[in-house]
Amino acid sequence: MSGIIRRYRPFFNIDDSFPIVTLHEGNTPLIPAPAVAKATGVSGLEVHLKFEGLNPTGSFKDRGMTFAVSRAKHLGATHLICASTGNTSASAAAYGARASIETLIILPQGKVALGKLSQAVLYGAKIVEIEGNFDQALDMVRIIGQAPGVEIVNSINPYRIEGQKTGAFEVCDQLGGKAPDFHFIPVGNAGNITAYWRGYKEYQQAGKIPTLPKMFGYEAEGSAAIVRGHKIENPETFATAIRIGNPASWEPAVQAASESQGRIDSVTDDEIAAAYKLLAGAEGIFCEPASAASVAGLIKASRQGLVPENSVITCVLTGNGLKDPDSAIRLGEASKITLPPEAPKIADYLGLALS
Ligand code: AN7
Repeated sequence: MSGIIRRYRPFFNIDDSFPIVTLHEGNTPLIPAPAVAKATGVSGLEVHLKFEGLNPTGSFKDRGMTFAVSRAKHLGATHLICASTGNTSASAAAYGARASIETLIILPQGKVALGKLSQAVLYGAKIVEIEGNFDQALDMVRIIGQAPGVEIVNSINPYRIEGQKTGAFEVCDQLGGKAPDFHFIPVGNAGNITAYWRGYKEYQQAGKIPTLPKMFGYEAEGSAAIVRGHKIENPETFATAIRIGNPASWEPAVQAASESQGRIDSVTDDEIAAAYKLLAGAEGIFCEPASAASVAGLIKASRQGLVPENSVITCVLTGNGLKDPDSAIRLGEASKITLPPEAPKIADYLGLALS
């Protein structure tokens, strides 16, 4: 089945007149991660990575965007609008192009990774950069989005969360009809943790899985509003996707953590960077920095003794590493030199013996 709406149709309250705008999102792989399991220091862990970076625009946002943009089309919207740290805007612009609806984007100037910006530009969105952060951009969208014909496609649009809940369905299907024991996920605006928790609960109610996971969400330490219990005026982190100081889905995220006996905690930029490099260098998986917060969270929780031996773990990798080439080049360790096109010199540098 192509795309998450058709694939999980019985879990959506729509009828046959609902137009489906899809780029065949979803159906992303759940990849075993033995090196991550080893790095936790806890024996017998089964770690799986839900690699959402393999969605059509390279992030999990496509699951919610297919539904929100389909809904906008159903309503006859003339414009989509969103604030974004980058991925939402790339996804909105793509689905907007697909639906022939003009897409308007408000971004925090200088804080959107290059790959994301390049997507929005080529998909043909109208882009405004503000001298401010994501939270201020979202404040603008809440006001400007009231204009006639305009649909807000940030996760304050309930159709976004509805679509994103399918990530949980897929994890359970891929685990053979069960939920993991623990679900680790980055937290920015807190929509995705809300969506996964809803998805797990609906799957249990439908009799598809016997148990629910503990939801462990991770903010970046410099942007950890939920952990600190107050808004952060000037959020900071190199994981720009989650550089958010006033999460829109704050309460439902706290509820997901408490209902599931999980937690919302934070990880430092150093912990995020270490996980980012571990995933690339030891698993061969290139995710963007914010995504690595889930794995950084797993490692932190393991060291805190919160993860029992032999647990089944899912970490969501929310976005593709190609989104943010600058971070990769800045943090990457491979040495690079320039040499003349002479085989002996190159072999010598590479440490290879030529007979
Ligand atoms: C890669 O694109 O908020 O907690 O405007 O891009 O559901 O917000 C992105 C968020 C995690 C956090 N990982 O998810 C945006 C935006 C990546 C992200 C998050 C984002 P939420």
